Amino acid sequence: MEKKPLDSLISKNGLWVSRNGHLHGIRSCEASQKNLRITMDCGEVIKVRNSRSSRAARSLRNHKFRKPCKRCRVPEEKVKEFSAKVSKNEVKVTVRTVPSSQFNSYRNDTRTSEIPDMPAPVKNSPQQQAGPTKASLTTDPGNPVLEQTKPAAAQTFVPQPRTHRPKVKKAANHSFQKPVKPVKAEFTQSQKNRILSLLGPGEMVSFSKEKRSFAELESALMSQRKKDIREMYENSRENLLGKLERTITEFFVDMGFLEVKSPILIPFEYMERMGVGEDKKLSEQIFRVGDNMCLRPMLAPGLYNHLRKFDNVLPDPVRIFEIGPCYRKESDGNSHLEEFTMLNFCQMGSRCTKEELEFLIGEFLDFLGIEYEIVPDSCMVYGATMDVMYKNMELSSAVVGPIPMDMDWGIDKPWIGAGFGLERLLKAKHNYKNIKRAARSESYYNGICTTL
Ligand code: ATP
Ligand code: 9VF
Ligand code: MG
Repeated sequence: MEKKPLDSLISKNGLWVSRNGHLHGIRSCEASQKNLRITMDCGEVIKVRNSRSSRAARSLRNHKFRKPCKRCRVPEEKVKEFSAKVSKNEVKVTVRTVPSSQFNSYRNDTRTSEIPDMPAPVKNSPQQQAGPTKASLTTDPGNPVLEQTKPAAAQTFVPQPRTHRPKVKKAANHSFQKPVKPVKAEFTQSQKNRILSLLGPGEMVSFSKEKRSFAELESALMSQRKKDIREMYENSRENLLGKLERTITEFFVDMGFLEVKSPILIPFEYMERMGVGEDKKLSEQIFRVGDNMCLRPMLAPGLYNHLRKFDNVLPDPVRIFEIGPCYRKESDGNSHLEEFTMLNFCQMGSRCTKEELEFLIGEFLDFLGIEYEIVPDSCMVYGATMDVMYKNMELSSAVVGPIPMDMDWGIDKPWIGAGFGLERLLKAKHNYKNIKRAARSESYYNGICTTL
């Protein structure tokens, strides 16, 4: 008789025997063409080949196991039934077929066929109770944080009674080949990343000293983060990035600067006029749109145009500012985003001195409560700059004009100006390790992980 493949053994038994001989209850099972993803009642998730002759298939076929997984709480009756090799003719777990592509979004899939047992999650809410606890990589581009596997509600499974813990004698079954020493569960890199993403902005964790299992720690942090977000909903309901933009707007309006909003989608020719043509390395950072347009990587072109138009309209000195999205292709770590928010304020005409610029920067950062120091630097577009630093992070580049390029924009008066990244201001203010916490994002809300 042909041996049955794993999926039919699973659907018949509703159980799984892990490499160390633990008998698990199966919460759900999904099958692609070749593989199975099995979620145990204890929350563990594994991926294995749907083979006929694997160790797992043999164990299930021969009903060999060492002891039931405590955390799965497999009902005693079911364990006995399995040991006695009697099986009612019924489907215990429905194996759901899913496209192969779904299997590839899980990082652990190549690494494990089985993972050492993990404790069940601490139950906090019905949602969590139903959900598996295994962490896996999301496919969310640009957001390499971890999120849970699909909520159990979206999966097919036969619920197991969990009201009591069956007492099963240790010696109930001796047929498993060789006992395996319990493995000390260490955090995998994926699990560490998941835990780090779940920490509150000020929180720390020492993985080497941590006594809790991944599932316990994850569950505790998730509860805390849910509480944080509910509190925000209760109390302020304001988005930190949005709020910072509003606060800064009020500050500069009060200082006598006119708020402007110029287009985000701009002609690439503007960038050529800024000295960042196709022949320049910097232009590789620009997101091109169609043949002639691009997403603005800076606010200066729009501000140049406004300064020129308002020169014969507004009194001297002309003071304007803009806050809005900018886009740059970046490859770099903790302080760079590809989509960020820039503030650029500038003044044209009289009093355009280094001292005035330093004064404005000082007033602004004192107002925000951010410490800084100013260091000289230079850049391709403007030449000499005064860079405003918070520790090792550049908050702003500030420039005292005029510069030769002004002519190409129809400007012929002195100017001063500074460009600040709002997400960097938030990163400094809230001590975020990574600027992603401050970004336009679906993974964090006000610095709090949203994958809960
Ligand atoms: P860096 O050298 O750190 O890449 P930059 O000198 O290229 O920055 P500027 O062109 O001077 O940046 O832009 C003004 C400000 O805009 C920066 O000081 C920073 O606060 C912010 N900024 C620039 N690029 C980014 C980015 N990719 N993500 C977040 N903020 C940015
Ligand atoms: C200062 C940095 C040339 C007078 C119209 C405005 C400035 C530095 C801004 C910014 C940038 N420049 N990230 O320009 O204030 O443009 O690269 Si104006
Ligand atoms: Mg700079």
